Amino acid sequence: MICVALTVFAYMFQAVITGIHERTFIAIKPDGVQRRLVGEIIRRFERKGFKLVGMKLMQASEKLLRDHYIELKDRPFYNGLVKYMSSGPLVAMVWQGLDVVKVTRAMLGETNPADSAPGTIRGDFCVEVGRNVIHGSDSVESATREISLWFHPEELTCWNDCADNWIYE
Ligand code: IDP
Ligand code: MG
Repeated sequence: MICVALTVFAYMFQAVITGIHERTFIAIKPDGVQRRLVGEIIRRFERKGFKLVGMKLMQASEKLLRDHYIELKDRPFYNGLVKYMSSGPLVAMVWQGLDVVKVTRAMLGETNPADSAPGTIRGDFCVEVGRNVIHGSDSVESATREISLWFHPEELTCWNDCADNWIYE
């Protein structure tokens, strides 16, 4: 019930929610899907203890991707980035948990796979910045914006996690 109220509140007021209800937007990019990394990537977030509250396989429109990456619109790679991201299906997800934005960014690794430590997703599964298999929101504020861009409120599911008491004290 609290979770449903928070979801509606976050959508209506673009409110930033932290603590164990913090959420982030994660996308397995088209190269991650083509390279059969979907299961491996989801497994990492699940085993960490985060909660999956939204997920869909979709081919995103160029318009959605231009909005999503609006901050990069003046960068020379912007058009190529939009083309790559719209070139095939991706898996859009919302994950929830304590410090989920910061922790999932650490699990992703650096933007450039060459700078990403082994053990991170980008450090383990890719070599070039333009094919870096996964997106993750970089702040709680951008997570709020991205979740409302990619998901309708009713596409997010609030569910009772029976492992909560073993993940949080
Ligand atoms: P992030 O994904 O780690 O947050 P951003 O700087 O937000 O990194 O860039 C968004 C995406 O744009 C990157 O994940 C990558 O796919 C692409 N990108 C960033 N820099 C370059 C570049 O120099 N060449 C090609 N693509 C790039
Ligand atoms: Mg970014």
